[in-house]
Amino acid sequence: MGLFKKRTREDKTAEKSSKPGRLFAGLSKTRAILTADLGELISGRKAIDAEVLEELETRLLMADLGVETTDAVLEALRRKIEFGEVRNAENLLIHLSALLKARLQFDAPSSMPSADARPYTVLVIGVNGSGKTTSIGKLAKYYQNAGHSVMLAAGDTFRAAAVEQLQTWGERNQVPVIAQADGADSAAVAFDALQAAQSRGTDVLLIDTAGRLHTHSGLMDELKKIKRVLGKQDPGIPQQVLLVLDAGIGQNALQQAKQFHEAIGVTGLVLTKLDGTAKGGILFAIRDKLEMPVQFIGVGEGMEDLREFDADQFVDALLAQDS
Ligand SMILES: Nc1nc2c(ncn2[C@@H]2O[C@H](COP(=O)(O)OP(=O)(O)OP(=O)(O)O)[C@@H](O)[C@H]2O)c(=O)[nH]1
Ligand SMILES: [Mg+2]
Repeated sequence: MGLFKKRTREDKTAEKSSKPGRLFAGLSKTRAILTADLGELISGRKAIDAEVLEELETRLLMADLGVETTDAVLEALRRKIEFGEVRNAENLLIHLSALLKARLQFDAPSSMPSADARPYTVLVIGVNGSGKTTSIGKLAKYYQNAGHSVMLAAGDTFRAAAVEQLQTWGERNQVPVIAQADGADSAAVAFDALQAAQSRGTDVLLIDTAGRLHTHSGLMDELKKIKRVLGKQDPGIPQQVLLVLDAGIGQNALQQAKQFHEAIGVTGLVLTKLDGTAKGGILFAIRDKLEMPVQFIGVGEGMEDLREFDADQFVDALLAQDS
C-alpha cells in the first residue's frame, strides 16, 4: 500500500550511486525495525487503535530512539487521534515523520572555515575503532569538494599502522600528511602540523588521535595536552573538537560522549557505522540527552559515505517504505 511513494527499479538503480540513495541504503537496518510490515499492520484497520500504537512504541524503543522521544511522540500521536487529526494509516505516518523531524533539529555551528581563522583546525577524538581515521579520510574529501585545501596530522603515534592508514587516505585525496616517527609525542605532531598549515596557508587541518577509553584518565590527559598546546598558538584553536561515536553501541554512546565532553569539551559528534546497526534511533536519544550537535554521519566505509547531518533527510530515509 502507498503510505509513502514506492520506488521503482529504475529509481533504485539511480539511487545506489546518488547521495540520498547511499543514505537510504545505509539506514536499511534501522528502517527495517521501524517500518517492516507496519503498513500491513495498519492498513487492514478502520481506525488507529491501541494495538497499533503499542506496536509503534515497541519499534521506536527497539530502534533505540530512547524513552523520552518515544513517550513524547506517542503522546502527541494519541492527542492527534483524539482530536481527529489522525484518522488513518497514511495520516499516522505523516504525523510521525513530522514529529520526529521536529525533535531532531540540532543547533549546529558551521563546520566550514571562516575567512579570518585559518587553518580551521579539527581535533578528532574517540574510543578505539570508532571510525576516527576513516572519518578524517572522508572529511578530507568533503572539505575538498567544498573548495578548501586540506592537511592531515597523524596524531595517533601509538601504532606505525595508524600513520600508514592516514597516509593512505592522504594519497587517495592527494593532501599532505604531517607525521613523525611512531612513539613521538602526539601534541608535538599536532603543533608541527598547525605550524605547517599556517605557513602553507592551508584552509583545513584535520588531526587524528589514538583511540582511547573515556575512563582512562592518563590517556584523557594526553588529549588535554594536545588541545592545550594548540591553544597556545591561538586560544580559538581547535575550532572544532569532533567526537566520533560508533552508532552500533546504542545508548552507551551517551555515557561515552558525556565523559569525553567533561574531559576536553566536545563541539560536535560524528556518528559512524549507521549502516551496520539497527540502533540508528540513537540520534534522537543524543538530541534528548546531550548538548552536542551531531555534525556528520557515516553510512559506509567508502569515501562518499559521510555526510553533514540533515534531520529531514535522515527521517525520510528512516521511514520510507521498502518495496
Ligand atoms: N560500515 C562502516 N564502517 C565504518 C564506518 N566508519 C568506519 N568504519 C570502519 O570501522 C573500522 C575502524 O575504523 P577506523 O577509522 O580505523 O577507526 P579508528 O577510530 O581510527 O580506530 P583506532 O585508530 O584504532 O582507534 C574500519 O574497518 C572502517 O572501515 C562507517 O560509517 N560504516
Ligand atoms: Mg585511527
